Amino acid sequence: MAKQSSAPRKKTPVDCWDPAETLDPVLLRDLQVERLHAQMRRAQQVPFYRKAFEASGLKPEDIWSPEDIRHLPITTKDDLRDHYPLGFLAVPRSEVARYHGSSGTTGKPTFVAYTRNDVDTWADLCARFLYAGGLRPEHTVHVAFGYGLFTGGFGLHYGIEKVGAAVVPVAAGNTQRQILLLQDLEPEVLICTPSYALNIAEVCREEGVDPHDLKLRYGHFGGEPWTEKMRQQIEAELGIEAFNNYGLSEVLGPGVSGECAEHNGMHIQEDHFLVECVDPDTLEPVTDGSYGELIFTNLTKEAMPILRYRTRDIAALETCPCPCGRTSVRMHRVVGRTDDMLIIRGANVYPSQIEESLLRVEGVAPHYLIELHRPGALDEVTVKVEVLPAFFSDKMRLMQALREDIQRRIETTTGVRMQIELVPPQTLERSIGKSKRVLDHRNMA
Ligand code: DLL
Repeated sequence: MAKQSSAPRKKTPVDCWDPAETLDPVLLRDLQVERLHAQMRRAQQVPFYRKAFEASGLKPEDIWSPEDIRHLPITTKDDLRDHYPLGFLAVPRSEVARYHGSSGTTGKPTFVAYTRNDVDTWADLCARFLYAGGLRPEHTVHVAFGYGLFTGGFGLHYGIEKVGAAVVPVAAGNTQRQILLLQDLEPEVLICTPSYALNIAEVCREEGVDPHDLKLRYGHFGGEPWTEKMRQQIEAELGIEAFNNYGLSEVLGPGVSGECAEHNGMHIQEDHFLVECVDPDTLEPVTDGSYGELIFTNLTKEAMPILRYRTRDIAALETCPCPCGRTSVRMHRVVGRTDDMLIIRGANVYPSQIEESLLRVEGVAPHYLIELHRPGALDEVTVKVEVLPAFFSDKMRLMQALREDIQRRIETTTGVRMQIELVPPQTLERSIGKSKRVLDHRNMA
């Protein structure tokens, strides 16, 4: 039987998956308000929101514009934990088609639920950014995201099927085998975390495979922060065009936003999400183009209608038109999270600033680990940096110059002087999913 996507693609003047991506901004606002009313009605089924609406006397009719969202209650990860496991469910269990969850760094996971419609919408939203990033029905896609409670594997999988392409659901891990499949099934598209893409490129070379000999043309990467410099490295190492996509399980999973071929920010699927960018301390909106914490409201999710979810992700919004013709607001790449911002001797530092600085230095591999200690009253930071094999040397003078170069660049960007420890090639742990870049030993005191 011929491959078929579950819905035929509608023709649009702009080459995109869904005409909704080019909606006139006035019509978009009307649609958002209409959908927000419906979402508030669904949220009434959740005791947490019902109580908040009763306390404030707020009704759907009081919402006139997307900006009125600010009258609605905020939801945090702690609220989800406090109502573990399924206190935010707005439909009977019999209507749930899928559960996912995030592992969480402490204790229990948080669960999210989807109705059949939710799963279908999710697939469609993933199809949008995949199509924007070059995916076509004739392609084969290698998915190296974990399949399981993590939303990465399944979300992307159904998006690819929606477009009508073929999926190789390899899942994460066993990198040698991944390379065999990349060689033998000749996929044009690779999907995983950006750190795992680099890991794959590295293992390819170790196995004597030149990644440029693979048939890969595009990569869709997300699930963790990465820098522009890292994109350049992935593109150079794998000989592909790399696209960024963003999402989080609490509001959907992947499919919240993704890049088009202009690579000038990720288009937020605004007909399904209302986005706010706020000062994390005051929760007041920041000006356009300024960095702040993103808050998302999913406008169409039936099973768990989460309102105003505080993501902790720091990014900026861009409203100027994109040459691609899509009309939605775009988000810059995430520069960090309010909870991974390191306060080092009073200065605010994001791991991404350190990554950006050290990847500018020739001879440095994109593998590093930031370790924080507080032996006395003062914080001490050591950045372990892996040196590329061709640059690793037993000549003290060369290594000292490299170390000083890295130290100077990081200090210029962050204002903090950090100890740099150069480590031999292949010594830092590689990630197969989301990478861990920071070890904060200060909390253990
Ligand atoms: O990571 C969903 C996802 C899977 C997105 C695959 C894209 C691709 P969670 O496990 O709930 O969901 O983690 C969400 O990951 O709040 C961000 O901090 C981070 N994150 C996700 N995508 C990006 C990205 C998935 N492109 C958390 N850039 C989010 C930076 C990202 N951070």
